[in-house]
Amino acid sequence: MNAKVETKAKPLKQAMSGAELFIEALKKENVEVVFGYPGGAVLPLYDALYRNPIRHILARHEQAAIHAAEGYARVSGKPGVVIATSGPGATNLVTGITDAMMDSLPLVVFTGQVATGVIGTDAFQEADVIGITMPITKHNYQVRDLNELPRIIREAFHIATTGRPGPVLIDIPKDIATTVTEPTFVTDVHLPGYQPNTTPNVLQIKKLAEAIAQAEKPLILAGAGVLHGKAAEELLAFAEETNIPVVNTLLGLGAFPADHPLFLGMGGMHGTYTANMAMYEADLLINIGARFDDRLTGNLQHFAPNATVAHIDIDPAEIGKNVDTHIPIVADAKEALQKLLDLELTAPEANEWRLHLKQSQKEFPLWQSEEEEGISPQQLTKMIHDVTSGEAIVTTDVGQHQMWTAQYYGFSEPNRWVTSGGLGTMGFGFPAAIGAQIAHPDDTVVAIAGDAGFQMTLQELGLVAELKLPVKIIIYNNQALGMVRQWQEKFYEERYSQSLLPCQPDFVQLAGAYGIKGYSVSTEEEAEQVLKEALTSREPVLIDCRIKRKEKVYPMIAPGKGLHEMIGVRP
Ligand SMILES: Cc1ncc(C[n+]2csc(CCOP(=O)(O)OP(=O)(O)O)c2C)c(N)n1
Ligand SMILES: [Mg+2]
Repeated sequence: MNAKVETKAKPLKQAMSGAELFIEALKKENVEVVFGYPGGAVLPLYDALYRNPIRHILARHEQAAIHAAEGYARVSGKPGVVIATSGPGATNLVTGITDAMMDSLPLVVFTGQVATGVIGTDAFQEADVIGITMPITKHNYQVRDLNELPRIIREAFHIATTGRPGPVLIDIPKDIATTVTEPTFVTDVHLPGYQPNTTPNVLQIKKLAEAIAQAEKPLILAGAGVLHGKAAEELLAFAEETNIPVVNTLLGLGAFPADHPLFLGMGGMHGTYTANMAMYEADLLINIGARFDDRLTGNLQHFAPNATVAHIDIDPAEIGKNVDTHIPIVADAKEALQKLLDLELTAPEANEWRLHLKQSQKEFPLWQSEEEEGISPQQLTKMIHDVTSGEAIVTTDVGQHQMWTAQYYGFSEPNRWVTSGGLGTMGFGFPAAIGAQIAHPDDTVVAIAGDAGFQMTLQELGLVAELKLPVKIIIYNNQALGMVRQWQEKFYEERYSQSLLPCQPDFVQLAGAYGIKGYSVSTEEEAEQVLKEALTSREPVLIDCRIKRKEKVYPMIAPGKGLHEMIGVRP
């Protein structure tokens, strides 16, 4: 009898250039879309893209390409992929990389580099991208040997999307992209020094359960970690089971339904009075995936002074960084909440506390001034909410309009809210809306922009027009760097140094120049009518809304003050 000889066929290796390998590796990572801008050092990569197309979105500026990738990542949960050329292409990405780092957004950023032989010689369009981005990336690589590229790309996607998400950069010298090799693609990642812990310590979970049972004034603070951990459902179940009120951070909005009876609103500098007083008075503060940013805490001396602090965070570096923590739990938000829900939790006796907070919400609601002609930005935000049934994806720039949107839109679903929180990047909102619309082509995406911030990235009207993306741009036009003006009015005796913008383009004509329909509205009646028409259309639209020029964002914790010292609180 002849023994059957099993021959294991070796996978056929195929010779390919670095650029082709790059495309193959992206395909293996299931990348559907990349945002970028070509140039000399990435010509080989773009040539490979031409021959082997993955969808490429050509922004009009690299900063917009990366903000679009951030918007895409924020609403889709998938990593945003960016390509830029060496030198100025790469340095134009710096703001976006920093923004993604601050707000924990998963990005994989490819930059071209001058050829290996001339690195360090001040070659044409050479910039030390590794040096520049070292502190603003979760990790960065410069490829020196083409055979390393498959491993590096696999690791980059792994690092960007696991643990606390963040941006990872890969710098590819031009000659590496043109060298030919027979690559071995890898699927496993071997990174002994990078092992993010997702599973909570059981004893700590029990400790938290005990603290919950004993608390009289318990409070949940839910941050963006709940969204990144896809834990909104578990958060709702946890809050309802324990009947504990919830405060959201700016970036955590949407992690808990805004219309829920346990919701106290956003905390922090422009949070609600009740949310901030709840943090001030709480005896147990359960932070889930928030980083105790200074805009949230106010003066740390007065932050949750009476509370036992529990902090669930996937990033151990966040625990105890700003606020002393009694129950540290290093874990993924979803896993930690599931473990808590697995226990038979004893809900705290906190009736009095809840009643007190309800009373406070009634007594100190958000309010707006009745002075001045023009559209009330707060009413405008509510109108946008109503016309979109509260279901739009909403992006903002940075400033007053951002805070009004956070206060008044009322997000009830996760991942519909896209804003630049940590870095506070003007120019973010419009390109981020483009990325969000690309991720969700059928959804209504509204970019709420300041008249100043919009002018930082408005060149992307060209991209919107080209792709016929139905993004709705709503400019809250107060002819000012409104938030700067507000601080100058309050804290610099009305010396409006460089914060007024009397000379503006005609935004409607500007949109028209790109073939985009524009409207200008100056009364609430006009605004309502136009919103109804424009927000339901399947076309890009720009609406220039003339809002009250002097309206301010209230209430507010002034710089250096504590949670309990809010100004602009009105019964
Ligand atoms: C890139 C950048 N530069 C400067 C600032 C400082 N800054 C914060 S808000 C603001 C004013 C923004 O004006 P606008 O976009 O019209 O929004 P508004 O506050 O009027 O709603 C400025 C200049 C910033 N956040 N980002
Ligand atoms: Mg403005």
